[in-house]
Amino acid sequence: MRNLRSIGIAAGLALSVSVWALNAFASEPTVPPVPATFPAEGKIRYVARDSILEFKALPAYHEPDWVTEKYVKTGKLPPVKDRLPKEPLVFKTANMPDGTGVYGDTMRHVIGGRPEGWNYGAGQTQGWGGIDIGLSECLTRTAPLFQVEAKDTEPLPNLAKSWDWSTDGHKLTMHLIEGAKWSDGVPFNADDVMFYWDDEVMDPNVSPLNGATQDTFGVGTTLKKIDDYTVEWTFKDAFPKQHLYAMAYGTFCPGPSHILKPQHPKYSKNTYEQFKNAFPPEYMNMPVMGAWVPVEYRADDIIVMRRNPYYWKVDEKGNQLPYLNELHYKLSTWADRDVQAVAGSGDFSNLEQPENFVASLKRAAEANAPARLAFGPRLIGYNLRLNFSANGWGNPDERGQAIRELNRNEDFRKAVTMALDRKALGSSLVKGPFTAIYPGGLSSGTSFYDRKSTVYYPFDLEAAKAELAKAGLKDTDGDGFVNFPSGTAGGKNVEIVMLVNNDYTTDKSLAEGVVAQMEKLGLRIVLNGLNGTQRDATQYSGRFDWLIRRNEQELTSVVQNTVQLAPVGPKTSWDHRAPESGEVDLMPFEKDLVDIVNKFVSSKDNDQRASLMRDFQKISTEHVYNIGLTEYPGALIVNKRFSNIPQGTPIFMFNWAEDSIIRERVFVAADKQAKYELFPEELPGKPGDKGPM
Ligand code: BQZ
Ligand code: CA
Repeated sequence: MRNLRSIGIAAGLALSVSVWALNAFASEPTVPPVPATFPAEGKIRYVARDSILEFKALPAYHEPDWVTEKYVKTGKLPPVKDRLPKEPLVFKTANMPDGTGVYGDTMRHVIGGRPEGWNYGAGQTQGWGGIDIGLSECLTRTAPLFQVEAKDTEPLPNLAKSWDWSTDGHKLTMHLIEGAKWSDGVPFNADDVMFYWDDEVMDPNVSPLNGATQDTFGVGTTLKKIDDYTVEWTFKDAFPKQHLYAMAYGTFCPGPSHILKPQHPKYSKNTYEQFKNAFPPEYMNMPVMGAWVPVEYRADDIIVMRRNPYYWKVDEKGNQLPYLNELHYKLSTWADRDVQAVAGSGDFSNLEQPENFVASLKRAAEANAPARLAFGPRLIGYNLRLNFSANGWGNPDERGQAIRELNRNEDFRKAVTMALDRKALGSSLVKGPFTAIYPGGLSSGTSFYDRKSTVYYPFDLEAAKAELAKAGLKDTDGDGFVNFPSGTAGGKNVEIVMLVNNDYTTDKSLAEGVVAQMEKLGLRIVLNGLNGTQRDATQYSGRFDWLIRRNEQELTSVVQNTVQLAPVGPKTSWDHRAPESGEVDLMPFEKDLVDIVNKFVSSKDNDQRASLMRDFQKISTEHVYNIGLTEYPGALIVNKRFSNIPQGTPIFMFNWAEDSIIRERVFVAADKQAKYELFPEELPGKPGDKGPM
């Protein structure tokens, strides 16, 4: 046993020297430490973009026998070939991990959200967790691109089956699929696209879910109908190919205009509130373009969806998709989704809460485990975001306004970021190689990430306190919390309200960690915990000082929702928007970020785009634009009975795995099918009718 005392002294000396050295240069920026390597399991099989799907007519089409027997032969439905478009979307067998499938069975999702109603285009959530992803088909599709090399990719065709650029690159002619129908048999066409654009995106009184505005598709962009199956985009920039990503899930998924238009205030006596709430969760059989239709809703219990008999996609044998007859969405909690998926009472989960990693790994490792669990890259991250609006977004009171002025003070932001012990935050979620120090900015899992362009202000409480003093804050009444200068908010203690999503254990754990660490710095943080829906409403209206929010696509893929990287438009940023009548009061470095994002969007040169994102990363992290907390890998958990789950599917990249696994191609081999269907051999009913047909 070596003489502990001598080790102690030596270590002590070494420590004091290094502490002195650190203090001397503490606020010197550095780069984040190389994170522990975390081998993503399940190697992705990269494929060419055009090997996934195509549009073409096939010699014959098929459907489940019971549909023919019970619905076609009884005249309730036309023959399947008349329910399909001239050239349906055909998924290529070569890209199907287990080949073409068979009909039957159910996928049982568990979700933590709750449906507000079916009016996605007017901003109602259906509870997340893959419901809206399954209902809403969008002009293009990007989630499956995780299997395509980043350099030669562009969004996949979907409702838009092809598009052509004008020679000057300012116009994009988009050809819609012809002859596809809504799940109630009504034709899909350009009128649906134009209703979404004119009366939802462009109507300032309507905010579609996932927040599409005109600027989402480029400042000043316009869209017009050419004919029933052709629309034409006009862009300010030349060849802004980036916008094709914004035409995918989340931001361009048109609803059934034949059902929505009559309720819209422009065409009825309804108020905007009445329009938004015209389709409550109890309204069944809402027409969709998606593979399954909601036929049953039991509050706080379950939503059941049945196959869409007009779904416009087939496999190469002409089998109309989906293979699965039914989807369940059990209305529970996000944490329970993990538990049920590994236990086998649920079929799917994005393991994204580190608190559940160990238990989930243990269960999934057992010989008889019902589900496969595979970790992907470090793409789940959290940021502390500060409200940067000092000109009225969210109508702050005097205290709130003073906090926003502080948020805009770089010394203050440096104090906050340097007071964060990110190692401690990460290990408070889960021990082991999962979490990594994440200073903010682009996720380390995205192909645009460059560690050397990432500025990291290391944890150093003393240096942080010095920065706080530089920001003009002192504890004038000696109670351990700094006060506003006298004359501001009554010289009282600085008190910051931090908005948190109560639906996730992880959000709450991180919030508690931040409160405790800010207390050591001398900042008093008060938590405002709301459920996801209320959190979104509070955030988007600007009624917050600080906000903890899990990262979305703009930081994990960069090419999806790119305008959310900076306040490109009045309502594109997560934490800096314009007040009702004004502009966004950009800080100088934000102007640089906006310029970089605009250049990135209109650049066709991949090297230039990579270089622009290195500039973005450098400027945004150097100026502490958002304050990273931690990042870690997520794991996909899927019940073993399912086939056609692409190996290595990340739980989140261009979109969530509910989209990336291409559920409409997923099947259960005949000998593995379970009897989970609640409405066997039934099809959706008429819009608004109770339950299936
Ligand atoms: C995945 C996802 C599918 C939203 C939502 C939820 C909302 C946010 C975010 C995730 C849930 C699951 O995330 O956590 O694993 O299934 O639904 O949409 O957090 O509150 O507003 O952005 O996607
Ligand atoms: Ca005080």
